[in-house]
Amino acid sequence: MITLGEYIVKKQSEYPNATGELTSLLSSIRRAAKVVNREINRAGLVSDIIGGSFGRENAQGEVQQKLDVFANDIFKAALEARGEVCGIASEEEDDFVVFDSHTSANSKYVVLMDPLDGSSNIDVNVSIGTIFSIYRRISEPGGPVTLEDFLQPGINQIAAGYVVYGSSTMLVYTTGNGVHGFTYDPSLGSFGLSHENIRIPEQGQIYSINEGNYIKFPEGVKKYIKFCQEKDDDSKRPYTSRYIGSLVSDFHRNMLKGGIYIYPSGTSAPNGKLRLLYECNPLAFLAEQAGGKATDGFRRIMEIKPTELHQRTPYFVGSIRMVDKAGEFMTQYS
Ligand code: AHM
Ligand code: MG
Repeated sequence: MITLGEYIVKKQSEYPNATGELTSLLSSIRRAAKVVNREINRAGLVSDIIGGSFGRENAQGEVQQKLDVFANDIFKAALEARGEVCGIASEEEDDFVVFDSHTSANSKYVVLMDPLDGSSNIDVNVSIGTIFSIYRRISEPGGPVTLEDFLQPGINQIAAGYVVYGSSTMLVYTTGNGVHGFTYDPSLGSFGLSHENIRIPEQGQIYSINEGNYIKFPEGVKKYIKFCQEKDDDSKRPYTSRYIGSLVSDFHRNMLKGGIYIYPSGTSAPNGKLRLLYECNPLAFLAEQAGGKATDGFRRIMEIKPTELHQRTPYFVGSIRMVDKAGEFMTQYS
């Protein structure tokens, strides 16, 4: 079986001008993912040490779990160690973080990440994930790293991916040439290529949304949910409802089986819950690379120009025909 490390090197050799920096950067992410995976697997055993709440809040006022903080520190350290990244922005940090070693300062990449997504699921042994997104910096390498380096639209992404810590741990990524998935073999300590060139079915039978918030949803979303529940033999409705409450896991399942994930605006959360830079853009890049689609109900997610690091956006992602259909309801009723 081809390992992730071998696959990345093989892909790099197809680009004669590649310098190897991106290859090395992806290796840092792979290594950090293994460490986080090990700690997640132990979370139940030593829950008082690494499970549970950390007793402080992150930039959005949410209680940080200990593993959130641990994962953030591990990914940050792994990315700083090799010097291919000049700075990172993370859901768990108030502001972007600049790496100031000589090699880091001269590097041309920034990484944006949600180090541990779905962390409310840690203590109950449900799948969680890491999401990452890589951009070439806008400012000159060697000069100061600026906020503008991080506030880039998703179409500028060089690479993106996620790790899902599930019944198996998988790392799935794209560098703009399809989406490739690797499954971790704990006995070997390596990720093996298991899902090359993943394609999202154009039409699926699964819809994923937190229906507990139904009364707060925009009219277009309410109507779309009813559409999913109505009987229609031609389109195989009613669809199945599946919601884990871990974005990475819900996205991963829908990508393999076909489906739509929606986190819409609500009356108390006008832009929904999910963050454009750490969650929506990377998964939008993966969705599009796999033949799917991601919007805010109206606009293509990856064309939104961010104005702040922790910006939120309504999110519709998954099978292209389902996202288009939901968009029709949004345009008609909202
Ligand atoms: P987090 O980054 O604080 O973990 O929040 C993001 C998570 C997603 O993984 C998940 O899809 C969503 O929040 C669930 O939210 P809700 O409980 O409101 O349905
Ligand atoms: Mg998150």
